[in-house]
Amino acid sequence: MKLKTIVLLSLSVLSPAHAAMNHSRMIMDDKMMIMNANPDKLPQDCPKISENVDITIRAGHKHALKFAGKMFAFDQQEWNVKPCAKINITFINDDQIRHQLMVHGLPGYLYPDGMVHLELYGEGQLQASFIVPSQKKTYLVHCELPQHAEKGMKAQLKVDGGDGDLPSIPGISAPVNADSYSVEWTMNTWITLAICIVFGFALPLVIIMNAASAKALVVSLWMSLKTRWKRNS
Ligand SMILES: [Cu+2]
Repeated sequence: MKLKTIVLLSLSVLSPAHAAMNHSRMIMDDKMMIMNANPDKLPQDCPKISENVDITIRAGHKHALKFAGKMFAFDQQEWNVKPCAKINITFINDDQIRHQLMVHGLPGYLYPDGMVHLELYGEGQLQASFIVPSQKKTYLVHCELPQHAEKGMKAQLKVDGGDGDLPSIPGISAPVNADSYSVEWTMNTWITLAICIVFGFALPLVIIMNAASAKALVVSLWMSLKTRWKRNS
């Protein structure tokens, strides 16, 4: 066996795929990833940490049920913290699919690409902390997987009350592009509508208006059945 193969095999035994990798700004294993967590470095404008805030954020399909037309959501859509707060997030994924919790707009000198990124590849839980600057600002929080934010997994983090609401936050602000549920008026649509009107409105109305005769008909049928049953038994 060649030396290179032996070395590679040895490394695969010593470093199994599920072992967590810890790069300078990223921790990941086969279940999760955390990028740019910052539990101790103060933003330039913060002399000290103002408060420690523990926030549990759940993600999943069931949290979107309260929003018409949405598929995914966090269990809350807004959080408020003081300037220079240290936020300790417990992120729980209630689904069997990947979800992310990304906070955008943070200062680049502390958070590369201005973001903190927590991700779970399926059901599970992880924790990470970061410290916000003193600026009065609203930060975007979302899942960046295709169509997850568009389908409802979007929220906002306000520092010092924030500087306004972001668009398209379910239950908080109006969507930029509202969902459209237009109806195509084909022959089948008209037939379906007619059936719904007959069985949902017209027929019950006729029965109610003729309640006395309907009752007599039912009683007569019942008596007839009863008589036949007695004869046969
Ligand atoms: Cu997601």
